[in-house]
Amino acid sequence: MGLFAGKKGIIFGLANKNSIAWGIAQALHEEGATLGFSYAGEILQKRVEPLAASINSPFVEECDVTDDAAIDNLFDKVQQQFGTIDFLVHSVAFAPREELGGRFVNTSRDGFKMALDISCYSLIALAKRALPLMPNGGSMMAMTYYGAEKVTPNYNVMGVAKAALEATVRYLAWDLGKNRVRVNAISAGPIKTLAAAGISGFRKSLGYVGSVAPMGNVTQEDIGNAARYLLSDWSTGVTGEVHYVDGGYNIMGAPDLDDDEA
Ligand code: NAD
Ligand code: 0WE
Repeated sequence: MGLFAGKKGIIFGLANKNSIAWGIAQALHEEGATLGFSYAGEILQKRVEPLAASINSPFVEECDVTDDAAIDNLFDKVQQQFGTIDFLVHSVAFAPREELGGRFVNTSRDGFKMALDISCYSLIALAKRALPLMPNGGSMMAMTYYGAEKVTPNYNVMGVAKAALEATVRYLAWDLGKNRVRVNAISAGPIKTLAAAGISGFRKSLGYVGSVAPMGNVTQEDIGNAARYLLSDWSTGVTGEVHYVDGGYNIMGAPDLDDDEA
């Protein structure tokens, strides 16, 4: 009997087998969860559908999280398929490519709006529709990054969006506590995914974090393992938290200069 036997939930942000969302999905599937997936854009359909099928998912639907009508429509389908759900995973982020580099002072108004809308507001929009489907309580989780708290060169407006996302997690945790719904975030160390591919300097920062962090770089599997805890009844009593799954990078004040790997 798995930890999630009889539990149902929906995951936003699966793009391909390298997605953090897939690491979470595999862990929850191992524990017996029934999973639904929502992805963005037709081009991803041919990637997402086979993955979902491989873990017997009964539900795969397109949804652009910037579109309120599309979200309404999606949750109508979720209700028809599942009735009620126990958990929700938000693993979605986007800023226009030109904003992820160059001088932060040049951040555009449109780039800012888009980054905050897709990467932060969407959690509120999804939580609002998921709440009525969680009459007996539940657990929601979002993905964040250390660049929310400390400056990570080139992360730029995404750092601002993640700071807003982390505050949103706390305000939702307060509000949804009334409904016995918990809301937490995982702050993941850098992982090579579609969202990380092609970002200038990503490889270097992956190498740097890997050399400084006590446990080195993290994997999708590490995130999946933390999700087993935050989405299950082993974390009743935990809400509004930003939980690091970063190999311990955030505790370090300086790299170990005696370590030749560093
Ligand atoms: P990914 O590209 O696999 O996932 C990002 C997802 O966001 C994609 O599935 C994409 O389709 C979706 N998305 C973008 N715009 C959307 C929209 N308008 N509507 C619906 N979905 C949309 O990359 P990932 O690295 O797995 O990212 C997942 C989450 O993890 C993001 O929140 C990201 O910021 C966070 N994160 C990533 C890392 C990392 O190093 N990869 C580290 C910490 C946190
Ligand atoms: O949250 C992220 C990346 C999110 C992301 C990625 C892209 C690439 C493609 C948001 N928007 C876009 N837009 C695109 O056009 N991470 C935590 C990964 C990441 O991104 C960085 C990092 C790290 C780590 C950008 C600069 C520096 C470090």
